[in-house]
Amino acid sequence: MLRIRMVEETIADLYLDQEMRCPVHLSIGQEAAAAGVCDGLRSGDLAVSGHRSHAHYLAKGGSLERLLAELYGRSTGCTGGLGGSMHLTDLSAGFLAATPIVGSSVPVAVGAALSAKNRRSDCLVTIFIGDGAMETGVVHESLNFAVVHNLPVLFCCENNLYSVYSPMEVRQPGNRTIAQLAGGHGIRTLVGNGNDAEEVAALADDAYQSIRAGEGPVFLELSTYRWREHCGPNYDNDIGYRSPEEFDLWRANDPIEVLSARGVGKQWASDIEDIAREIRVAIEFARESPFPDPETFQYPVFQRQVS
Ligand SMILES: Cc1ncc(C[n+]2csc(CCOP(=O)(O)OP(=O)(O)O)c2C)c(N)n1
Ligand SMILES: [Mg+2]
Repeated sequence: MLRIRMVEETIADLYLDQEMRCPVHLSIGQEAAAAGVCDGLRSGDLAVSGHRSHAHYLAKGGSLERLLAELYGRSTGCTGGLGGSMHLTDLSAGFLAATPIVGSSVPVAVGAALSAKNRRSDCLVTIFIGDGAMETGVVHESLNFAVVHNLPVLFCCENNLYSVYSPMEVRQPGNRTIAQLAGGHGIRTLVGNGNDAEEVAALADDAYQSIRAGEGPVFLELSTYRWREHCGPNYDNDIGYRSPEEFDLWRANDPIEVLSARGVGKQWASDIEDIAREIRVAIEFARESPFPDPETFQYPVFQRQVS
């Protein structure tokens, strides 16, 4: 969690140099969901995400060097420098894909779960979505399909209260939660505090146990909050779509401080130095890597990565 925070703060600091030319959607403030949910995944399991995916990629074990090289648009990036921040993959770590069209990666995850079931593999798939994805039809088709076919998939919804600048109350009826909406498909639902990594890990473990026991997919709704602007490195509390009071309340509920207050992070001071060194090396690797050969622009990104 600390490593994800430090990586993303570095991205935010360096973004203004204009060397990273892709849009970035930072998860700062939301790291506990990625860390807690990926904690119980095995190396043979898969994770899939959307536009805000750095945290999920890193928590699943994706290469930091290849993430940063991708953001710098270099050929050593995880999609050859052709995809940018919103198209991440690291098959060696079981991070299958991230795609930015909201909801579109959900059928990819469900398809991977169907494939795992048909192959009688014990691979389980976790798909990370935001609250806004629950307003796309394909997510409901995918939930229905996963339940009907009893697929080994965890749907993890990071409910950060907003879809870009639109709060929940202009998008969804007030008398129905996201978990209830998902539950309409007959899926088992769990709800928890997405800023408490220990609580998240316990809920995810509960879900993984029942999924691995063949009891079907699970939907986990986690409440959390994005600190920075929807897309980009800055804060945007001055533009009026959310109140400073709301921000302060969530800022005080920092997932890292939640654990520190419990005494979990006693060794973090020494970790900080190691992580900072690792990030410096990865940034250097990215900056020293070549740009992709212009010829490669015609290749499909995924095909390039796996070939
Ligand atoms: C199908 C589609 N519609 C609209 C967009 C533009 N868009 C990008 S991110 C986003 C908000 C998604 O909100 P949410 O799922 O809650 O994720 P969050 O950004 O809050 O993490 C939107 C509308 C898109 N990428 N894809
Ligand atoms: Mg959201």
